[in-house]
Amino acid sequence: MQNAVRLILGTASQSSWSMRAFLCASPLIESLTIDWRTFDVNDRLADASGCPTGKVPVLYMHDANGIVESFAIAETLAELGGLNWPKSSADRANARSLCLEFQATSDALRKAVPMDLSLDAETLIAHSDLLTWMQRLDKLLQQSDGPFLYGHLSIADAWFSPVIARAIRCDVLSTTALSAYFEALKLTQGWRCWMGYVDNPSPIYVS
Ligand SMILES: N[C@@H](CCC(=O)N[C@@H](CS)C(=O)NCC(=O)O)C(=O)O
Repeated sequence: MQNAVRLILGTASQSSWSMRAFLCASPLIESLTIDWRTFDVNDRLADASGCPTGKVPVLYMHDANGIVESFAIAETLAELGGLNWPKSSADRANARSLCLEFQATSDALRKAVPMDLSLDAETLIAHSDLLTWMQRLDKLLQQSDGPFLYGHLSIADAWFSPVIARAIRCDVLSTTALSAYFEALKLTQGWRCWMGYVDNPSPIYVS
């Protein structure tokens, strides 16, 4: 029987939006089917069938139409039992604002520092936007009860995980709070599972 939740995702080492969707879905891993598509930051998607906008990620549930845009996917997965927003309404508002701000303003950063998890650490020069985001995350972490951005693991952490993965390559996790955050992310089921897909890039289905 087809699993209830199907995600179309791009190559794990290359697709930062796919990583976000997967981390949001990770609590649902037992009922998740992943349909992997080859994605290269230069070559784009090799096969965009089933992707209404020609991009990944795409979420399918039951026989519904494909859900596109990572923010909508995150919200929908949260309703199904995936990662959720922070608990307090002030934190929720702040987290949504931060995530959408990143999405709306990250083009230059994404071009300058592509997320290529197959490369060794410390191989790229940091972009100024990356440094600015690291300063903002550092401040947030210092105000947080920890270990995550808003205390417990939330959609905001899924959103900024690929940014942290870029920061590692630029050697800019220089503060105690950011280093501790990276260590906490590495212990999560979602991060560990995603890095497994990076090391073994040809999984067909995961259930
Ligand atoms: N705004 C979209 C962005 C998705 C996106 O850009 N995905 C990339 C992979 S990380 C992609 O599929 N690119 C294919 C293309 O642009 O041809 C979202 O939030 O999901």
